Amino acid sequence: MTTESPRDRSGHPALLGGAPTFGEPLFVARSRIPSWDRLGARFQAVVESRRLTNNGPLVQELEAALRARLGTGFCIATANGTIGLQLALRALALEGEVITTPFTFPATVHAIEWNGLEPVFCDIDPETYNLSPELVAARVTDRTSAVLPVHVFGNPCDIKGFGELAASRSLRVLYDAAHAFGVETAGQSVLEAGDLSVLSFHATKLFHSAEGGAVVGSSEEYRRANALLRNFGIVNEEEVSGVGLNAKLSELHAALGLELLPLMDDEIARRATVASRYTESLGGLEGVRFQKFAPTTKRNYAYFTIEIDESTFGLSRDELHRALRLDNIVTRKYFYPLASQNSSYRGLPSSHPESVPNATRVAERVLCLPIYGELSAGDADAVAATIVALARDPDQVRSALSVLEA
Ligand code: T4K
Repeated sequence: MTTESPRDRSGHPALLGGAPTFGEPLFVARSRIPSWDRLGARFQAVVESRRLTNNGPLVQELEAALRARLGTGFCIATANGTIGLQLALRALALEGEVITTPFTFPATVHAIEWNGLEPVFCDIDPETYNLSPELVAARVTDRTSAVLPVHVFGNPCDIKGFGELAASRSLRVLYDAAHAFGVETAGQSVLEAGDLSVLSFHATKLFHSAEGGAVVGSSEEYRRANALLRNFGIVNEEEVSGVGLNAKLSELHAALGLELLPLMDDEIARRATVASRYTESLGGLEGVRFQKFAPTTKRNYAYFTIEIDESTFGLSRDELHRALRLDNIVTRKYFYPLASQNSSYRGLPSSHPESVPNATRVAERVLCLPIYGELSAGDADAVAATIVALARDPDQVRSALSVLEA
């Protein structure tokens, strides 16, 4: 989207009397939409067929297309990523404690709790924002049955290290791959790692089906378990086995996914351009750091984050967030508050900020900037220019904010 600004896009912030950089709000994400000609025809065919759900032909077609695209042994499409995590944890037949990250969307932890398992939070690496096998190893007890790492913002976890830890301590590994569509590390899809991975196809995601998700993996045992769990545990007309859910994707959602899938290379390439404009413009700015990706990572640019060090940037992350809003740049503070600070989990010993110091610090500093395929390079430059302009006179920005918010 190219949103023409009323005036100067070079960065005279609205807070300091300039015209807003953007005439309308520029959000952190914007769903990619396929051409209506094609999508409308798909929808019409679905509706006319009267086959709207229950593992219909389009869901099966989407699963096959995703298997081919992502290189996974199986793909069980689900109604959303959260329910995918619930199914996957159940399929792994776990007990006791599951170690996970506090620097994630609440869904990761809720899925553990919904399964009657105990979440144990582990601190993250301060540069990658991911769990590391070393930090997790120190939290493993006799009661630990699994690790649930998240490839945060599409940054691959140390899958080799987690594989070794799992083998040495007899643990299962389930990856929350909600952000990791198409991500590879050293030539290998991150979705091949661990026992299972779960993707989210929410509208805010790189690849989406409005709502949706998938459990992926390679073991036939887990494929069968997840397929049963997704559909009430129904084996056939005569037999229902286990405590299943209704976690099915509808045909209309699958139609949307099928039309979007061929656009993903283009979407990722466009986002890469946005990311490189941000990196170029903000890389030299004092007090701004980027999430660290290994050079061997094939990124998907699902998110673009900056980390603000108030002591050198001059403004806190929250002040920058509020000032940008006046320029119609709507950034997000993912993942603040930490998932461990939810009232249901706050009382756990592992939730204490002293137990997860890196996550606590990162959550107070990280800001997600707008990134999506329709964002033009010029728009990305204007976002960056506004940040640069705000950093020029932090004292003036802070006092203008306090006057405005008084
Ligand atoms: N694990 C992780 C690590 C996750 O990040 C998530 C979800 C999950 C698991 C669970 O997966 P799902 O069950 O959701 O499939 C959003 C999403 O709802 C959520 O899916 C996502 N993570 C999370 C990081 O972000 P909100 O509440 O911040 O979204 P919202 O509505 O504020 O949207 C953000 C921006 O996106 C809007 O300002 C505009 C744009 N947008 C939004 C919607 C809803 C669109 O362009 N189209 C849309 O339809 O949670």
